[in-house]
Amino acid sequence: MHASTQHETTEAAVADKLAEALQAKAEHQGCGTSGGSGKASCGSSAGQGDLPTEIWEKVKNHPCYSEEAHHHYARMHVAVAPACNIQCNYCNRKYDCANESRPGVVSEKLTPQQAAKKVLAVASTIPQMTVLGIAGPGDPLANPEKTFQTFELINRTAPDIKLCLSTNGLALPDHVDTIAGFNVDHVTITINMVDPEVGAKIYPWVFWKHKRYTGYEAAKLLTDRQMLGLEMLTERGILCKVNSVMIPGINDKHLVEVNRAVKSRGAFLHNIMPLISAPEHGTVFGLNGQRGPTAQELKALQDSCEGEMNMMRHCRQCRADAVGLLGEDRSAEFTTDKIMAMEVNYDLDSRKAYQALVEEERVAKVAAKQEEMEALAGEQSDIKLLVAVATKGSGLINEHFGHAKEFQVWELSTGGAKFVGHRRVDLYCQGGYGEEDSLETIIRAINDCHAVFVAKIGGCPKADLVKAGIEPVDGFAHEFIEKSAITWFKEYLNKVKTGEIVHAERGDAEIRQGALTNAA
Ligand code: CLF
Ligand code: SF4
Repeated sequence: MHASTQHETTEAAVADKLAEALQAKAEHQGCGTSGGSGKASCGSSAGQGDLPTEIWEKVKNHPCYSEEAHHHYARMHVAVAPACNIQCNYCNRKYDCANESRPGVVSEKLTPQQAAKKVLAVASTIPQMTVLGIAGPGDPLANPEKTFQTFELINRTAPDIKLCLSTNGLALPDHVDTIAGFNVDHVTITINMVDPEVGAKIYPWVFWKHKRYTGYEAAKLLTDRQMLGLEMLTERGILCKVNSVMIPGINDKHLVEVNRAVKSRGAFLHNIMPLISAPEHGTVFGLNGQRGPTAQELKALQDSCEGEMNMMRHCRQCRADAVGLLGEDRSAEFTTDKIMAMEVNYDLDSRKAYQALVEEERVAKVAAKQEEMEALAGEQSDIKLLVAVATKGSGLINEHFGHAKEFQVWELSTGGAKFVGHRRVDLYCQGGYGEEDSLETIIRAINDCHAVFVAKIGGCPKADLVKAGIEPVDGFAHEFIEKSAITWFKEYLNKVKTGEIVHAERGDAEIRQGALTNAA
């Protein structure tokens, strides 16, 4: 049990205000005015750290470029780019691009006009949606007319939305000036190798200037174009993120070299993602039994690449028509039929007013964490451990164990709480009943964690978790994650000190392949 604090009151007040704002928004559909003064801005410094202000301005509400922002802000993708100019062994053309989307779900393809209407519809309904990305289902730059026409329409109709692009990089050098001309501030390049020998095992062919290249030659062409494109973008001040797919036995060790190569060319962020390959996806890797990494293999590689360059650890390998916070999928609310029938009311002032409330919440969260960190200041211990958290967003422990489709994973040490990833799981609670099979997969997915923080949990799963050595923690319901985790960690260290418990390392965990298809 945790005594009520001033921060809990602040948290509750901010959460109430956000709920009220959303309610008011829902009631005001069709009304072009809002209570906002129009002066509200997202200019708080919560989370800026030592980032220069001009960079912070670009990342502060981009859910992929700022880990902190992803708890609060949403992105959407529009699937306007069906064609691709290369073949990756982890991709099956029948499915969404595996670079930026989870395989197994075919997107509805949109025209640029339909895409623009969809962006306005989502922006009107989800005021914290701040970024529009084009990420497939093929390669956006293999479909340049559709991609740039969509950006042009959005620039005109929804100027507060950041534009984002994800590409395999083959055609990138030809389009850098156009990208800069449309004020696209964020570009992701998927770079899996800088050595064509490695590349030849990942890419069977690339298609460039009306010619198909294979083997070493194909991979050499691709890596040269990727490096050139990256240099050209960073020279122009465009923030670049590099996505790499970790393929054990093929490029896992080599990705350290990739990290060095992209860092030296000015990439801002490196996102190393696990290979998703199941036979049912019908990919070359899926069919030939190529495995993906375990959770600890992935974390070890990410940790070893974490130097001066930021590592992204909160990627959800989204589908090409994803909508919502990372980790939630609201795309079913915005099918073409539904958006075409929607009356759109894009109101910039009310979006800004809502986002100002989100900023208040971020400030309250940072203040709560700092206060807790002060209490941890005197602690001396080498113990480092992981905990899992069930959350619906906003940086709060606000999801029931049985309703969680994923768990966030945080690493706790005397240095504080650090977000290190997430684990997709099967829903435990199906139709009101707990599923024993699901519980087993959940335990396997968070097996490297010492505790799981939830808003609520039933007696049965609680007992099974305890049996598996994972402590279910429900005493911090609706409180901030970091603050709560640090409080719990302090208590844990205390119990170790007094001999009440003995600290032991946990085992490895499984990255669930099937959960990346359309689960529940
Ligand atoms: Fe989309 Fe990609 Fe832009 Fe984000 S996703 S185009 S940078 S707005 Fe983000 Fe999704 Fe990971 Fe991509 S979580 S797959 S990194
Ligand atoms: Fe598939 Fe994307 Fe690779 Fe093209 S770039 S083959 S769409 S994963």
